[in-house]
Amino acid sequence: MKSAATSLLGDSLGESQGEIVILGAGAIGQLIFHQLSAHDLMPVLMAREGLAASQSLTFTDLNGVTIEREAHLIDSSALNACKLLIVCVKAYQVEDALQPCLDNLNPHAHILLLHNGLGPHQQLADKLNGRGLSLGTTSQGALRLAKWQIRQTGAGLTQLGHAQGPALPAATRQALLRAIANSQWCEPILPMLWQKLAINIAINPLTAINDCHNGDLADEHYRSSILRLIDEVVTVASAEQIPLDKTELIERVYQVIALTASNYSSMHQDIHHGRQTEIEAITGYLLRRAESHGIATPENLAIYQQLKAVERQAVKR
Ligand code: KPL
Repeated sequence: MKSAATSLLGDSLGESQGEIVILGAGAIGQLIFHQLSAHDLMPVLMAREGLAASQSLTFTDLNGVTIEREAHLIDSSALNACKLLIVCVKAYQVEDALQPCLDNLNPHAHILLLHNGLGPHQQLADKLNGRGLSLGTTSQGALRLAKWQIRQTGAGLTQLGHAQGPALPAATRQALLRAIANSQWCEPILPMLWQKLAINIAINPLTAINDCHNGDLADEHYRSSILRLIDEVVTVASAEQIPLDKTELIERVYQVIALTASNYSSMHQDIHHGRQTEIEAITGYLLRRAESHGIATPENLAIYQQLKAVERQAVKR
């Protein structure tokens, strides 16, 4: 008899574990692993260490219920059975993490990138050898309590959509949307990713530079800077044929500031822990697109330079 996962994913996908591979076992990678496992989709994990083994993972959901699951860890030699590779590493790690996989990856596998910011999809565009690519963004919150232990901290929206090449089969799409709570398929996906980019541009660097919670940005002191940052995003997006409504975007940014008031942004956390930030895929991406259109973005440039200085200090520590 075929498993639930097989029937959800479509008959051509076979029956074995390993058809869905999650590349990156950070907080979001582990969260997606638990969500897909709970829906019998039998994902396996590919961690940076590249070790092939079995590992016990602990997950606490939003209701405080804790569950343990056994995860099968694979290395890149086991990618031949893969039909869907979900890439959950940081934007600046995508190219390096994917490169060694592409030789062994099933030629019909579909790749889904799930990270903050934009840019890696352009670097990968010519390297996929006809494979399909989807992109996504998630505002789900997950906290890593130990290497293999996470707690879900927020039930934010996840948006996924097609980017290039063959589309993800409809049954696979539906299976993903069922498994990932509060998720939606968006066509086209780029405007959604630009909206998320705008939110990250307005919030993340300011919180990291000023060492503050997201909620502190509601202070009038930051308003003129936030408005200028968003204004520049809207201008560049428009040159990219992505129409963004400035008033709605400002409202959305302040909503996110209020909803996540007591959180530290991911960029603040990266600086705090002395890690490289995602600035190149956030403000850096905007600056590169602006430059290609000959558009000046002085506020974003100033914030980018300040953040880079803070990052240099933090990574050195
Ligand atoms: O996505 C975020 C991040 O921290 O990266 C926001 C929305 C700003 C929430 O903190």
